[in-house]
Amino acid sequence: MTAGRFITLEGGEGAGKTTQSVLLAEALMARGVPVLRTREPGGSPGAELLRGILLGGTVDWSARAETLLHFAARAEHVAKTIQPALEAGTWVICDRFFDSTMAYQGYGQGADRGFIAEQTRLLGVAPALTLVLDVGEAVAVQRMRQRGGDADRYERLDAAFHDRVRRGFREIAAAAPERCVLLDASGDIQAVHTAIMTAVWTRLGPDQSTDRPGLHQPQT
Ligand code: Z5A
Repeated sequence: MTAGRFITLEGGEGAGKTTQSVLLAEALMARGVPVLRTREPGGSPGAELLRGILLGGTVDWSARAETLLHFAARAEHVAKTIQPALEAGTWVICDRFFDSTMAYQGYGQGADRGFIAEQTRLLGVAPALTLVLDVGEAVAVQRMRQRGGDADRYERLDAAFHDRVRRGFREIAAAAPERCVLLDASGDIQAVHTAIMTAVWTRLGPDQSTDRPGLHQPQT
């Protein structure tokens, strides 16, 4: 059996990650590719428990403790959800992964970036492709208003924090061009989807996936 491919979507709040992960999954499934959509923090029962603590709690964690809570949730998610799916030949599309810890805890909250890089290395799993969706603050704020709902612990942080996070994602993408594609996500939903499909086909398409009929040309 061929191992599945691991794709992550990253970016600040309101960048459109959830919207685009649904469209990407639908496009791949329409071509006969088995797909699992998942998210972080969360994605397995234990990790979802930690998500409640991280997003909803009132504890003012030290940056290192918060980093380790995200990696604890991630280790559980990888062991219980991601790794088994990849081994079964399923493509995994994950809304946020380790780049979010570097951007939010490292760049945003000032946690030691070397420590985060070491935790990332120890995790032992990396995406084949990371789509970094980039939007400016004004667009993000407007989309979050449109989405509605209560703000979580991170969404309540100030504009300077979100600016550091955005810079973090851009630097992460620039430092890992073999894995990351930085995409302007300020266009309409279909335009961003088209850019994503082009990136997926360019990086994971025909030459790399010749065993998968239907993965031969982008149709959107
Ligand atoms: N976090 C962390 O600190 N460290 C970590 O290691 C990890 C996470 C893994 C998880 O929040 C929080 O955890 C996150 C970082 C932190 N907090 N923040 N901020 P979450 O999972 O609940 O939420 P999110 O990841 O930030 O997602 P989001 O805020 O919902 O944004 P999104 O998924 O990128 O956007 P969306 O839901 O697809 O779209 C938002 C709205 O915009 C919606 O109404 C759409 O219809 C609309 N939309 C989307 N795309 C477009 C376009 N192209 N045009 C117009 N409108 C659009």
